[in-house]
Amino acid sequence: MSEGIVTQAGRGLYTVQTTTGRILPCRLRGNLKKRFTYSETASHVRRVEKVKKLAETDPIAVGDRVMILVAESGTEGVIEEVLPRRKALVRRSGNERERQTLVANLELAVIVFSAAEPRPDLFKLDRFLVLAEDSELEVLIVLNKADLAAPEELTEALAEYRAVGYDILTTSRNTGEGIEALKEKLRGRLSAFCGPSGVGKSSLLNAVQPGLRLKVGEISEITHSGRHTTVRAELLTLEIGGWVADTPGLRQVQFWDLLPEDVAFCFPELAPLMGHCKFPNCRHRTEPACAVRAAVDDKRVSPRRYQSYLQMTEIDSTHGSSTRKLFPS
Ligand SMILES: Nc1nc2c(ncn2[C@@H]2O[C@H](COP(=O)(O)OP(=O)(O)OP(=O)(O)O)[C@@H](O)[C@H]2O)c(=O)[nH]1
Ligand SMILES: [Mg+2]
Ligand SMILES: [Zn+2]
Repeated sequence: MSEGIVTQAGRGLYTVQTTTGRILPCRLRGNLKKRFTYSETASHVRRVEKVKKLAETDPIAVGDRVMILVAESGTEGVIEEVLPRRKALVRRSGNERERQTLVANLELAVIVFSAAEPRPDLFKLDRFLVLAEDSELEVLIVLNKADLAAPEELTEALAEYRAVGYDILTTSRNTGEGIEALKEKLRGRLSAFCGPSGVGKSSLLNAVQPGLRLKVGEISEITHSGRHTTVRAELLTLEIGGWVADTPGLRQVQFWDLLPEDVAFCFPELAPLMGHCKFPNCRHRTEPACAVRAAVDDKRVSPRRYQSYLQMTEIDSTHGSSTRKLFPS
């Protein structure tokens, strides 16, 4: 048996790159689908309990580590075993009863924004950050198109993110600024690029590794068939070691089962305040003796980030849940 990593996953057909560098089309051992269990990261206990009851759309995702049996011909293989998963980026499938793992064993979420064209939307950035925090991923914020003039208020906003503890890298595909530093961050790890369309994700990956020749300046293909959004993820192998997930659908990933009361835990500056409000069920809005509002008043928490928190926890009356609003399509 050989160990490998799944770099492409389609319906029943997978591409596996073995630790020795061979790339093989693989199928899943026939009876394997039925007896899948995954080890979950267990920080949000409630979430894990719910997840266990739901079906998995596809038992294997890109990023999964697998054991394969190579056929005698040497040109294909069979996946015999899936090794325990570490962190994964999960989304609800179009059919809400199912979940879909976009990328398994993800180590770093690279959230790309641009100084201009398109203008940085900090509320959107906050949503990506909450998503990454909820999945307990390490985050790197990349501010691309540093060659263009940024809105004035961006400098202050970046300082706020740094104060919260986020790592921010300024890059430009045009001047080459920050590309080497970005390479170092990606080296030897499994990362995923996410962020709004047009900010330069593909351009940056091409700068990191010119051989990739990713299409630039084109709207990524997302197929809408009925209520189901098809998302095809693929892992790109980096020459410097490591993999990058190129997943068009990451742009509109929805939070998997994130409850409004869990959102504050996904703001690193609000999490330590939890449990310090007068009311245990405080929603940090108009309640008296709220530790969050006190921190905003004292400027310990940025008012803009607080606004973001409020937006994300607004109850969406049409759906009875806040989660759908987090990434409105
Ligand atoms: N000025 C400037 N333009 C850039 C930079 N990086 C990318 N661009 C341009 O921005 C546009 C969009 O770049 P893409 O790499 O296609 O953006 P993307 O994030 O991959 O977009 P989607 O695939 O739609 O999500 C292209 O016209 C690029 O030439 C940069 O650093 N500076
Ligand atoms: Mg792109
Ligand atoms: Zn409160």
